[in-house]
Amino acid sequence: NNFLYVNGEKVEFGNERNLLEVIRKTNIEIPTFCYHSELSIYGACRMCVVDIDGRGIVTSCTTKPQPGMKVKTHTSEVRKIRKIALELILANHDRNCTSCVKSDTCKLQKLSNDLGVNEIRFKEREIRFDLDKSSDALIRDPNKCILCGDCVRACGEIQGIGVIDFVKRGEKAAVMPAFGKELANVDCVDCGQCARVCPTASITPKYEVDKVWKEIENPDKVVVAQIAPAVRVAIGELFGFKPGALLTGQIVNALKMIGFDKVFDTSFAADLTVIEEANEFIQRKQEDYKLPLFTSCCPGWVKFVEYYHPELITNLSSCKSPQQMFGSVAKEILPELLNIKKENLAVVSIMPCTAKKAEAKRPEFNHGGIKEVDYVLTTVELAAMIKEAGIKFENLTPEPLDMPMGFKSGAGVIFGNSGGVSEAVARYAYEKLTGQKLFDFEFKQLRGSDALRTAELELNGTKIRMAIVSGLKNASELIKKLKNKEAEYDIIEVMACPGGCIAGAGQPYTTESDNKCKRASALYESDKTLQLHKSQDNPYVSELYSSLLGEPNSRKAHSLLHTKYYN
Ligand code: HC1
Ligand code: SF4
Repeated sequence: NNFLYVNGEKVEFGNERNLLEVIRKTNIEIPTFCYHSELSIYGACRMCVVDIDGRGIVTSCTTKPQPGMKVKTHTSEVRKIRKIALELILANHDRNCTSCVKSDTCKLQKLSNDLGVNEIRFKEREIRFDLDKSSDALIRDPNKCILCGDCVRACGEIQGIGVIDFVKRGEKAAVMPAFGKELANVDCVDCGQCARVCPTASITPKYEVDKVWKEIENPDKVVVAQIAPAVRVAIGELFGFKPGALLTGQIVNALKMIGFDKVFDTSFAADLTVIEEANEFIQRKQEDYKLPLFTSCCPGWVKFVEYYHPELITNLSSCKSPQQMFGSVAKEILPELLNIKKENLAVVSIMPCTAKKAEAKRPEFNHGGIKEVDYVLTTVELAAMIKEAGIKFENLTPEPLDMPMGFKSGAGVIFGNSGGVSEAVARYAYEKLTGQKLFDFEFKQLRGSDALRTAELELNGTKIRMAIVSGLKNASELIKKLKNKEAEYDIIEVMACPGGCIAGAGQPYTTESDNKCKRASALYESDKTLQLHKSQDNPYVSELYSSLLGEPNSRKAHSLLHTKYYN
């Protein structure tokens, strides 16, 4: 075994990718901006410097651990270098911290505090950049950029897209979309992975909080919410709960206190999606038509297909995403149920995702000025609203969701994890194709964190080859394999964010990769504790079919629940 010494303490190391990770195994924290466990090593921020006996000061993220190394992590020289590096970053940073949306989770603020930078020695730069508000999903504020490059690498390395990059040098250096264009004018898919890794507020979700307050305060409006699966297991991180705490009932309570009239569950619509999509799939499979079928719940993925693989548009399921199915059904049935005019109903989604904001604004989902979903708030925006309303979220007791659209099976909840849609569809297809009851409902082979997971089901003589992929770069690699005939599948689930919606860009900022696993496990646990596990068993969904939709994939179902994507 290999050993080295950190501040005199003997530390064993194995295949850690750098000295930084070895040091972090001890109880020593090394500050970083540009080091991110999911991204390549960049070595630009200089915050992780350490002193190695015989070699001097080096950046620990770019240094390989070697046996016998003697490392000092906090000598006075090391602390001084870190402090100066930080002060220089601050000199180039817009310091409107008090009114910044990232105020309580900003890494720059935290490290300034941790490193004892309590005085600004350098003058703020003169150069100001305009805010880029062009995107429906995100806002870019280059004045808050610290040039760590995390966003550039996330867009390039995780998504394989690369529409943002460094431009210019010296004090004019910045990160910009290609050719200095605005974000809405390049082929950005709104996934927000850039925002998810940004340590400051240089790229953030586009807030719609004020618009939602206005609707709530309008006495003529009835405002209903739908809560996406992944929100319930992540919001607690902003209120002192452990990652993975399941807080659906507390969210309902908070939304009611804020003034929402009804609170429903996107998972209800996910159950509906399962039935529509599984039937669409079974039909295509039987007719051997346009296979593989790609899922279409993830709007980042849909836009990616439109921009980068238009030849696959007809392979996308025609099903709207659960968010849009919910909005469409809500606008169809709630006005009568609540005895109001359609135009007085506002549907607000609470989503873990930035791309859902742009999805809700797509023209396909606007019918003569009536949108299916009026506003989309991220998990972080909901937390901001809860705080603004003065609610002590941590003390709330759980409240039940409203019926009928608050009832779901566990199949609709696991949608929030990569692999969840496939598992939910498998639970349906099994019963539909075999005519037998499925008791052992967990398809564990579809779970896990591998970039690509595959499974083959043999259902009454029909062989179904399934693939699950998350992260758009991984999706591109799979598409390449399909084209080269190196792989063949019948149904492929794609989520733009690695791990699925639980790791969406609207979720609380975290540098702990473990949080993702805890959120994912919590959704599987929630499935276990729910009464029902299969979408086809959801009695309120069955009732919707008998009272409104008729059969799955019927003409009415098509007019409300399906769409056509185009380039
Ligand atoms: Fe998702 Fe979906 S699972 S896309 O990740 O299919 O955002 O959570 O709401 O629409 O249900 C997101 C989550 C979400 C949809 C569902
Ligand atoms: Fe790239 Fe996604 Fe950010 Fe757009 S939203 S710049 S595609 S990472």
